[in-house]
Amino acid sequence: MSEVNCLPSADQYEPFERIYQWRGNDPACADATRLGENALREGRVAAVLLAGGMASRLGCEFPKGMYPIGFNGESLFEIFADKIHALQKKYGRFVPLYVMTSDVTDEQTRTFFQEQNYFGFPPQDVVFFKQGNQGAVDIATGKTLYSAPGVPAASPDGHGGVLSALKKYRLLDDMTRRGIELVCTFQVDNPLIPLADPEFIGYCLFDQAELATMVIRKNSPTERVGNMVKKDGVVQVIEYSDLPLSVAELTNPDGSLVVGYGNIAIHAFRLDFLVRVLSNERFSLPFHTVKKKVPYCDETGVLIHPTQPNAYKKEKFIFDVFLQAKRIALVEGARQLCFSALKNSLNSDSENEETVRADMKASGLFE
Ligand code: UD2
Repeated sequence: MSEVNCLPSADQYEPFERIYQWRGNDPACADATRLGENALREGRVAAVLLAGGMASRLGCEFPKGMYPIGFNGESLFEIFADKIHALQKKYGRFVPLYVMTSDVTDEQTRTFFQEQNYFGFPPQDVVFFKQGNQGAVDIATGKTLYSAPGVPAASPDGHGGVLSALKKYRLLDDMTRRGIELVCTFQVDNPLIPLADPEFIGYCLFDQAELATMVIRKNSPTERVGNMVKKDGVVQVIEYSDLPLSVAELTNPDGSLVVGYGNIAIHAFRLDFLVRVLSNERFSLPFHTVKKKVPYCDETGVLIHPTQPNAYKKEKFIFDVFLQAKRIALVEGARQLCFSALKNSLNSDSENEETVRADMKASGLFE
């Protein structure tokens, strides 16, 4: 192959067939909203909160969902609970909430919900389940890290671990028993999340897609969001860490980014799609190697909490399941109404408590 052929080219990325405009007067808006509202009214919608992460960049001593980000000290968990209460008030049915935790977050998360009286949810409508673990190796030496003498350091297996955990705890059966049709997954770090929003979930039904996913226009070539692309005829996400800068910076003749749409981890899956994928015994998501801060025990037996990423570990990413979908509805959200993530401590100048509060204020969604 000549060198020229190896260069990244805009032609490798195909245009999407259609992108619905959420809150943008899309011609399909009324139909989608009606379908979504019916699904909510008939109790056909569930939500899955991905809350097993270690919050290592934020560096708090408790699960990120407990972070008091609200203007009156409300935690992220409470903000999500309020959104579900608002849906219940409007549509008369509770959206059951499945909370995925991990060994790192499970105990404190459950205790917190208990102390908050499950935010007023009917007990049967909040279900906790724990994701799996993966080991880690030292970046410098390649050796296995231990959390105590003889005990390998285990940390959560990535939010893609949600699929095997749903299967392990037979939660798709539980959803089927409840008559669920759509499963909305969302991350614990985004208080602006349009949780089980009728227009958004309605596009999945309107489009007869197996899943809908919300995207936003990236604010820079290297914004740390997954990149939504269509390549070789397949709609997929390329994680920011896997996209070469030379590709990220490609532009169209009008100056817009070729790889210009970001994944913000707001998805609605058809339950029958998840059942189909997970009933295949041979199916599993691929692992990605990531660099993380993993606490480890040194030669003297003392537990060290690293301040910089010290370990390679393997994680599964939920969006890799998109490759199994026959049809995906892409929905473009307005960033100021749907996305602001709490990732970092105040030592960083982006995606921290202050930027998130400013975005919450600007959204007009919070008092
Ligand atoms: C994630 C996405 C990125 C973009 C961005 C938007 C991946 C790999 N990257 O980047 O494409 O959408 O978010 O905010 O998806 N979590 C678990 N268990 C785990 C690991 C994470 O539940 O083992 C949860 C975690 O609690 C959080 C979410 O997944 O709610 C995001 O995890 P992250 O902070 O590792 O992902 P990030 O910010 O690199």
